[in-house]
Amino acid sequence: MLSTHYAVTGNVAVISLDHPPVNGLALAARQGLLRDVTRALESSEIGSIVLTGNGRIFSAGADITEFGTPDALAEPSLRTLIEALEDAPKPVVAAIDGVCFGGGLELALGAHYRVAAAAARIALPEVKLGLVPGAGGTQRLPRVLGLRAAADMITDGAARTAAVLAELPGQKLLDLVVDTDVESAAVRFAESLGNSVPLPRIRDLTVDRDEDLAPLRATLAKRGRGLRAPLVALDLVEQARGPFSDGTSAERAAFTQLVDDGQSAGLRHAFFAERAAQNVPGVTKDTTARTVSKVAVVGAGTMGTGIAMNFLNAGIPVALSESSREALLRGVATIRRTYEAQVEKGRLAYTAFVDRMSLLETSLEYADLASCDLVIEAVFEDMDVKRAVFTELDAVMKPGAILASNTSTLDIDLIAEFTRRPSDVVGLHFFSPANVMSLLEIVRPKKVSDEVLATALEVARRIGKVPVVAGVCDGFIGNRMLARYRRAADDLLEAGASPGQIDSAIEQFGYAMGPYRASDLSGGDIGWAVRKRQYLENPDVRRNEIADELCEMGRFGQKTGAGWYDYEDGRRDAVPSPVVAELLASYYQRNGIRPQSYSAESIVQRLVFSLVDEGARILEEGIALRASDIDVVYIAGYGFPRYRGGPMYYAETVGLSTVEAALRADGIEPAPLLVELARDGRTFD
Ligand code: T1G
Repeated sequence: MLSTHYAVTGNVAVISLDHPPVNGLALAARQGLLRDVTRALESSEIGSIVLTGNGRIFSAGADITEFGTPDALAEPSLRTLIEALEDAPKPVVAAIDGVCFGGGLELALGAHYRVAAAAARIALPEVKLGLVPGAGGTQRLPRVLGLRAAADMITDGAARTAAVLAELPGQKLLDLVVDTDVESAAVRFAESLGNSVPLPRIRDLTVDRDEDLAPLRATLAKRGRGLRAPLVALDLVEQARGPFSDGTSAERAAFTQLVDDGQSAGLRHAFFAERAAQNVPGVTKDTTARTVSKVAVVGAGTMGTGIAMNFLNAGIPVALSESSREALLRGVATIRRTYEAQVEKGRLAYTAFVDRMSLLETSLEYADLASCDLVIEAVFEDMDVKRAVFTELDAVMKPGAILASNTSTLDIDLIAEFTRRPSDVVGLHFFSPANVMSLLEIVRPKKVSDEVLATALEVARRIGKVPVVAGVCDGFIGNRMLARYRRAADDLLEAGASPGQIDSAIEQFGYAMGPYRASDLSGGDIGWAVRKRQYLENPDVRRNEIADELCEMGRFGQKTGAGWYDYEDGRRDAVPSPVVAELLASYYQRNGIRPQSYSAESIVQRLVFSLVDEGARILEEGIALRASDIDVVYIAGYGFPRYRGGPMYYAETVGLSTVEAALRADGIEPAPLLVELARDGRTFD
């Protein structure tokens, strides 16, 4: 069954893509399209063609699941299809609605005209998969949008609405943008064309004004952190200045090279891993999520206000609650200031700012929260405080309301027992800044109902978070592995490596920031407070002498102008510190340590393999449902380079036996699961 529908309105053939779930341009879809276009061209009753999707989606582009299979290369290829449209002797109008991404947009660029719904989202997101557009996009888009606008769109891969693109000066991408039904608008547009010839073909256009792309190249080189596709894409856009056929040949060669590149494989793994993470045992298509139309947030500190903004941004009313008026006013001011800054930078429309603030209520009384469908507690990380809050909430919240804790370390099973409704209690662990970081760990207490879990997953999708379900243990998935990662770094520090060597090694690997620069950013005093509490609770726990000494000197990081690094004149550049070098030297001398030197590779191995080993333990304990969930946590919440696929995927590309051997060489007994899989030559999932 080929995935297109053919209908006729007057003398217009309307060809609709219908290839669930997202009108991916798999072979069946391409065959159906070519069959129907040929049929329309051969019919004497047909004067023009409208190409459309099925309403929600025009097309998400190439079918990624086809990559690496014979179908991906089978004719008709996408290029063949696009040329068939462009060379058609009858007008072809693309009617763009919903999502028009990647090969879907390239298909639409083969049409002679494009009519779009104002809200349609249009993108060439290939770089997010480590690719470049492979069916003419790098050559056609600059010809209708101009070099710079096309380069921005192709190198960031982000979606723009048709309304925004239609405003670009001199754009020839969209011939008509409507707020009405786009298919009928396109049919009327096609009928109005009559026999207008010659039909406009984008490949006959030239780039009408030269623009300097050097600043964009500099930005990409600085931010890329090793990802190759954006710079390759930029080179191809530069070639759009020249002959079309040269550009498309270069594009084909670049695409073929990148699709076999490990970076694309890692990015495709990450793409599917994020979707797989939403498959949770007990939660099926028949599990009814509860309606969440109003949310309460208890605690208006950094986390509480960040959490609240997620919901305001999604148009969901929020009741923000605090124990004192001063704290509440501070929280509201934080939210207001955050939005005002976004308006000033042109990243938020003023009307959106007003709308969002109008959805925010404040309260000093728990009773005011009773009508909310979900309440998220974001108060001080202390079990006595949680007990007090959840006892109060349990007393006031309406039946069926979901009680969530944002705790990052405390036992959510215990917190659920503070209420008479443990099946309605769940952990929603946001990551700071909560309105920015995409990861949401949904922590699954023993007694939580499948319905509440389904609701948590639905809420995550609505607020644009990447959800991962975690079992209950100290640190859940992310922070538990982070503790191992930090311990591995501190072990290297105590044996002779400097903060700068460790940070630059892992940043070369692709992390945005190494552990010591990150600690200086967030503040070393936070970890110090946790360690001091741990030393009190467990005098035998291993101390972190160097970090403690640094904090005793008041060197908390950027907030104090000095930490692991010096920060001159309040600037954020981390400068290696002679004070820290001296502190390390006296530590080595005091402990009779002959400082060892470490290669960047050995530093990366030590840090990353510590993550993998802890991830294997988390997997065998059932805290994570699958290894790819752990990858999602580390990419979305901890800055692991996405093009390496996440720690568990990366370990498989290196080879689990290599990981095992390296751990043993560092004196670490690897997780039993890791040993077993390495022995059997198997992978995690
Ligand atoms: N191919 C195959 N499956 C896809 C897919 C794709 N392009 N896009 C989504 N899916 C699956 C996804 O795995 C999930 O499956 C289901 O569809 C719903 O997805 C030649 C070479 C379109 C905005 O990168 O951005 O074109 O989990 O949960 O939130 O130059 O999917 O249900 O089994 O994300 O409504 C370029 C990627 C391809 C688009 C919809 N295109 N997709 O979001 O649903 S390369 C992309 C998305 C290319 C050309 C090149 C989003 C979406 P399952 P979902 P959604």
